[in-house]
Amino acid sequence: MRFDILTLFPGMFSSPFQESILGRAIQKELVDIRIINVRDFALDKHQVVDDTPYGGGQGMVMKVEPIARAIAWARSEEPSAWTIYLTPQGKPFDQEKARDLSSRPHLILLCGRYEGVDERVRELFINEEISIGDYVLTGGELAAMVMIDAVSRLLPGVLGSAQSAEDDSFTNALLEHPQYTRPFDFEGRRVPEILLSGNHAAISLWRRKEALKRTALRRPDLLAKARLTRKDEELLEEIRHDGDGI
Ligand code: 4FV
Repeated sequence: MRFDILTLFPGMFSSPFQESILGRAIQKELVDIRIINVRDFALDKHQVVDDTPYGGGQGMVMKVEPIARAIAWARSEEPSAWTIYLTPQGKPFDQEKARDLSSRPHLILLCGRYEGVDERVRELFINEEISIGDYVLTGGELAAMVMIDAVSRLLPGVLGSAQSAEDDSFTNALLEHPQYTRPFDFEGRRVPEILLSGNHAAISLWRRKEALKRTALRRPDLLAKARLTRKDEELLEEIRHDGDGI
């Protein structure tokens, strides 16, 4: 899968993609990332990429021409590359969107800066606007990194055991169950016995119940849209009966 990142600060991407899972995915050529400096497509002597907003107001706006040329260059090999603008005004990014994007061969990610981009960029070149959260960043670069990480780990061969992408949070719309590892006893706090029982059916039932409890307590909005089995409803009844505050 190819990711083209359009940015005014290419240096921000030097280290995040060298480490761990993403670093290995790049080495294994499962993921190919091109960092494209929009300033290289500003053809005037001073390579101007931003200007004051028409109608006045504070801050600067990114100019349309350098972005238009940069997108045309990125699309030169793949005209149908899906082009995303990271912006607080976009659709909220979530696991479902990550899974949807992981089926595309080529994504172009436009990272905004300053007050954002000229509106004609959106009208002419952007297929989808996505936000990673209701807060304001200094630039879209970190949002692009978040998206590349969440999408890449869903690609076949990127994560060690295929299993782990299947049962992580949000995949089946519930938060994940508690995890434990050695030591068995830490400052008097012991690992739930059930996890050492070797009874895998009982362990997965405990984990499902804990996932339901955690989701009900922390994200009732997710529980409301989760597809629950009859067994889940029984477990939720038990949880309510146990008075675990839900
Ligand atoms: C953002 C977000 C974000 C807004 C002004 C860049 C900044 C500056 N991008 N999800 N939240 N972008 O805050 O994606 O241009």
